[in-house]
Amino acid sequence: MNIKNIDIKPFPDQKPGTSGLRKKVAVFQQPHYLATFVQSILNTLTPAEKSKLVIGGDGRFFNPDALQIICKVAIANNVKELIIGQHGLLSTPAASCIIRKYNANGGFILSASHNPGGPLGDFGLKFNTANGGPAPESFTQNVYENTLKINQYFIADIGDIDCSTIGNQPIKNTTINVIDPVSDYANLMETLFDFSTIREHLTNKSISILFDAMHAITGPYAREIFVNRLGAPESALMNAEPKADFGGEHPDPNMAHAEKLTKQLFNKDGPDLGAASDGDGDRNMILGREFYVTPSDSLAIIAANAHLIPGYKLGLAGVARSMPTSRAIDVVAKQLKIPCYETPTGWKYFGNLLDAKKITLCGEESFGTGSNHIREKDGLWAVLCWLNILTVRNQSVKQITLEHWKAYGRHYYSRHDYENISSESANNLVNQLETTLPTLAGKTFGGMIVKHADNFSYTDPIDNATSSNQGIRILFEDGSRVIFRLSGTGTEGATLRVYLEKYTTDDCFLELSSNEALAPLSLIARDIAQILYFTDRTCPTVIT
Ligand code: G16
Repeated sequence: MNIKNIDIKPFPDQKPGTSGLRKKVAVFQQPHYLATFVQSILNTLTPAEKSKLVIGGDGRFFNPDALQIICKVAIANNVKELIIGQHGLLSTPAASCIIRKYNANGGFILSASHNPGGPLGDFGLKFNTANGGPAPESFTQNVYENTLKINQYFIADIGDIDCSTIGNQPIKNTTINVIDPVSDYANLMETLFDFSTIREHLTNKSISILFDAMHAITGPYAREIFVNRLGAPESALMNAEPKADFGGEHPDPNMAHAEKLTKQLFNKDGPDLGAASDGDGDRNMILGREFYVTPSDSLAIIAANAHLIPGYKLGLAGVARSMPTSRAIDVVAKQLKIPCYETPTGWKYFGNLLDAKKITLCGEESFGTGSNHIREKDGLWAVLCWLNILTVRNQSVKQITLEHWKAYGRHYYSRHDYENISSESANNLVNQLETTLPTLAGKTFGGMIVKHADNFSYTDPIDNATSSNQGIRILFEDGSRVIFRLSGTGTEGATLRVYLEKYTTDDCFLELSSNEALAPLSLIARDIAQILYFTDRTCPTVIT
């Protein structure tokens, strides 16, 4: 077999963002673009780290072509074993599970997560390391530096590799091992949750669930877990056939994009639990009958009830949340007398804390929740947490959440996204905010006094790596917060995210709508950041 050495010029735009390299499909389709990036990743690994790598993706448009390119570059680079999800498919949590289970050195995850798919949509590639989690910033920075100077890549000159038949096949010095994408992950779930009790409740219909796979990767996983192993009817699944373009929809599990699911839940005869996951299966949205649980509340409620779940009955070592995530989890941690860490946005920042056993659970406002069972956030895991809690507490999602607020207080929370603004406007807005920061403490806005304002910076307690400029936060004396940051996962222009949080323990104010409770804070945020002036936008594009 021939190995071709292809001479290339570096691509200047291969800097990984919050979660790998995400671009329009057309960018990835440029000749040599993907192969060059894969070669840069392989150049960054040591020879020992190239022994065993996992490959799988969310099945979006370009997944099959990308799979072949990655395999052929890996074969040319003498990777000893490639473990590939059948048909090149693996949800992100399953990829993390498989890297850990098979002691692989890492893995390529082909996904642009919740971003739209199809020929005009987005594609992405992320590299996870041996712990199963997203590569840390130090690694992705080295990859980026390599992409700026790389001048050739190697590729096996062979026909397409069969990734549809489960089993081993040797190709040159590489063993190709095609595995079932679902069973290892489903088996892991069985070790964490009380499947027999959940099964009883689902089959005797004392609990009903509706899961929206949003035409994305979780369909087959949800069928295996909820229908085959837990006895839910097939009608418990919506949009469970994965499609390369996600049915032309946006696989982002929020009430705007999972509109049909939301409609069914906001109905007095709706199911007890509604849930959705995203393109690659790591995000989750939780709904009860006529009730929405914010991701921040979901994390706090799972933590407060974790002792009811077999996998966590021995207690939690600690918890963590990303900085913009509401502090509902902090209050639970305080009560449980366990540490609560505040990290920058991005799952990669939880990796060291999980590996060092400092934390058991972690989560983010961006619909991500997870635990030490893998090193990625995990959509179906979160749904199973809720199912398990519902079976033990025998209460509705709404009752459980209301009781939680009564016990711990409520963190009203909302995120306002201004999508697709020009990068120039976004940068000007952020620069202006930066300049204003030192002058804000002590000032009053809408009757609220600023206590502290800064640009968040984080020092990892395990390896002391520092990450700065992780979001502008304005903290008020009454405990409210407004945070501004630019998204690191978009592929068009810039997205400004404004996070609003207000805490109350007053029983009379526990059941306002978030809009109502956060309206004054929203005006203050628009005023401080001069959003209209810099973006010309009178309102956000998406509110979650
Ligand atoms: C990715 C990361 C998450 C992070 C999110 C933030 O999510 O994995 O840890 O919270 O990006 O996105 P942004 O920078 O746009 O606010 P995913 O699900 O897209 O991989």
